[in-house]
Amino acid sequence: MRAKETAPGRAIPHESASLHVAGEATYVDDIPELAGTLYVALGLSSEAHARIRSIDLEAVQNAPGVVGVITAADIPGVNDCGPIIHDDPILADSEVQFVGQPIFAVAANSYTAARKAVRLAEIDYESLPAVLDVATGRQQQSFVIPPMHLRRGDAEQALQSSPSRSQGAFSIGGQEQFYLEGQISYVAPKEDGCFHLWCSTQHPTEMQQVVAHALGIDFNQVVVEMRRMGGGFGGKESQSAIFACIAAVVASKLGRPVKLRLDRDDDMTITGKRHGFEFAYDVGYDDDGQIHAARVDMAAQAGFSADLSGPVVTRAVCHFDNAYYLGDVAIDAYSVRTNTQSNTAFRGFGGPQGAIAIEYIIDNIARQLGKDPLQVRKLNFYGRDERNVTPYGQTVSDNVIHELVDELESSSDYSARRKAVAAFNRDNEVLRKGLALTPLKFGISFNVVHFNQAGALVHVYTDGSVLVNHGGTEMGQGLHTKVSQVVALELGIDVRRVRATANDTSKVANTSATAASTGSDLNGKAAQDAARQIRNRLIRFIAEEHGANLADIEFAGDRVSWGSGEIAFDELVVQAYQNRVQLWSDGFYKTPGLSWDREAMQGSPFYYFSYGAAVSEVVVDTLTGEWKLLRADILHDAGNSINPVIDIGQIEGAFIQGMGWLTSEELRWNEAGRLITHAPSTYKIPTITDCPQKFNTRLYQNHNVEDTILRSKAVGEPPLLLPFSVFFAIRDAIASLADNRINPPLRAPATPEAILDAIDALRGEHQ
Ligand code: MTE
Ligand code: LUZ
Ligand code: MOS
Repeated sequence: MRAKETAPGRAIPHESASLHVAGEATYVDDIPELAGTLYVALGLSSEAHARIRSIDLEAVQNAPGVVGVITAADIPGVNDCGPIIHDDPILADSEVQFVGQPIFAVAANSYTAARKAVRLAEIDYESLPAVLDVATGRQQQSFVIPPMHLRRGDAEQALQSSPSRSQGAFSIGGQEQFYLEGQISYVAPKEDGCFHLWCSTQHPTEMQQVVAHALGIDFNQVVVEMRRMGGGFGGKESQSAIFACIAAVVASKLGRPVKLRLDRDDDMTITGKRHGFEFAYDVGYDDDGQIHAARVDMAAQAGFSADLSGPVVTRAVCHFDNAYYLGDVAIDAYSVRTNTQSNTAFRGFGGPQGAIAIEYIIDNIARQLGKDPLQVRKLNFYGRDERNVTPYGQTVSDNVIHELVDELESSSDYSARRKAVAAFNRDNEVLRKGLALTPLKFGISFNVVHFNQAGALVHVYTDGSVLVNHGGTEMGQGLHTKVSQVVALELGIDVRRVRATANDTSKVANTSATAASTGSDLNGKAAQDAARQIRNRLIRFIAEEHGANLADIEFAGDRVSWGSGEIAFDELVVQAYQNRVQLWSDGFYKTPGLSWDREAMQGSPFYYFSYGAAVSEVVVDTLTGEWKLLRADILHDAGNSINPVIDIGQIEGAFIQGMGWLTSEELRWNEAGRLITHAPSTYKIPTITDCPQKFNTRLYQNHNVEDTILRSKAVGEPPLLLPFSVFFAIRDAIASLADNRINPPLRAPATPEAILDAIDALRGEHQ
């Protein structure tokens, strides 16, 4: 392969693809263990809310193989690992706040010994009242952060004067991240009070900081290294912290290397998930279905602490508009404290929850007017030059939703299939088909402005091979592949000469989480900046050494050429080295033009928007509530894609993952507040057999109007909104039982039970 075949825009495989399939890719648990390594198991709260009267750990201490036990009292620094607000104890002290909260940790010579010993603890609790659901917490005004309010115009007045109103409630469940590799931290004590931490985390810098705080040491005493995760999906943005801290405290106390690897049930019992939301809405519209006003009350289940609920709920508020101009708007948003796991980031970060609510409302309006929902959706799309300002004050200046949806509508044969579905439903009583097209618009940037920065280091060695290190982490999304492609393009060399190395806090400092889909936008630019500085030094060298004209010098195909001559890249770097030209560089990037007023909930929090749409067709068995996705057609905007196969993988993966959230993945807690769906036996994620037989995914031909890396667009999270089409296709199938005139009260996830409930309610009303 020549360099031009491996340059950006090229569909090259993931940089670790062959290692993944051969089982040779190193994850934290695969790192050869150091002599004396201890294994940790955690003692968890059995109560949802209680005071701890006493803890008796004598039997634990004396159990076979046990080397040491720690409680909150053993934490030398601060007993907190909260990412923003400091309300996240590492180990519960006098009070427990949910079933599963870690209270103590046992270190033993083997995992089994540690897990057996944990069960011997005697803890005496004094029960306290627990809040286990959003409605109760909302009523009690129990919030982890103050409520948020967004206002545009006079929603009340506009509602009054609207010809029609749609009022009601909608609820959407949470979701377990279900990364294949569970949470894990491995800590080795080093000389002079220092520590090396291998941690499966999206945020090595934060792990460095929380570990240093827990141990009461300086940041420069902790190095965090992260080569790759077996999935993160937001679940390792902040919530790897508690495990990193516990492992570090044990390592510090016992002076031994310590590994803390969670069992799946413990992982699901301890860690937070996607926030479930409850919406109450009142929307005014006219006879065509155009929306004039919206008043919304959204309440998120935050769990026992704040974690990332602030930015998550902010993103939910800023995605309630999805692709639509809503007129006058009033949104009130609550982060409700409950005595459950502290909910956190999950792909889409509140965006999917906010956006599905407006889709539900539009679906209702269409049926109330007897129109195809697609017609009403299109009518409400943001305009090009008018009706183009979001409720939070950002002008939508890169809108392609009209063209994109038109293209998908025709490529998916929407209108013919709409007729075919209607015909099928006329002939079938039990099996019913449904069809839906849903759009998405997703804002790109961290909604905390200062997180939008990144750094990189590029080393060119004298054999012409290149090493790139940057602030992002690899979790399967292909970030290292894309960053390597960017560096290769900048230096005009084959991407196989570029190696991306483990994220390491001692190489690039003060990094942001790899999150908000910004990994390649931020780190790609930072790496390009570093590579460009080296390239510029080489250009100056060629001009001096070979008398070349600066403007004529080109880097391509592993060679550097100028009008009168050329040289192989690896020969050039040897010459440059011998002439004492610096062949490595740092690079930095910050996203321009962002603003956000947290109080007023106004500003331009996003650098740009990504767009997409999907059409799904389902068949539902109306006697059992079972259903199948027959066909999905996706058209998604990744700008000028850096790597089309990786992007299509992201789109299809997000689609199926989001489909699981909306249909089969259901979190349930019992009356005592214990999560009873804490393993794959009771929590149903989608599998390969749930993929539709016809799965047509295409990239929308586009380039970013903003100066992003190679004019690409972020692709990690936005496609999680595409499977709204599956949910609304199911709802469409159900509605056919009442001639599409009544809105089925379908809750999400649309499990078979939820589908049957909706059918029952519909039939009751349809008498
Ligand atoms: N893809 C894989 N394979 N594994 C993951 O854990 N996480 C998603 C998305 N795609 C994830 C993934 C989430 S939540 C985010 S924010 C982005 O990847 C982060 O990576 P990026 O910014 O480099 O796209
Ligand atoms: N904001 C955001 C954030 O939009 N996405 C994120 O993942 C995030 N993480 C932390 C803080 N703010
Ligand atoms: Mo992704 S939820 O921003 O880690």
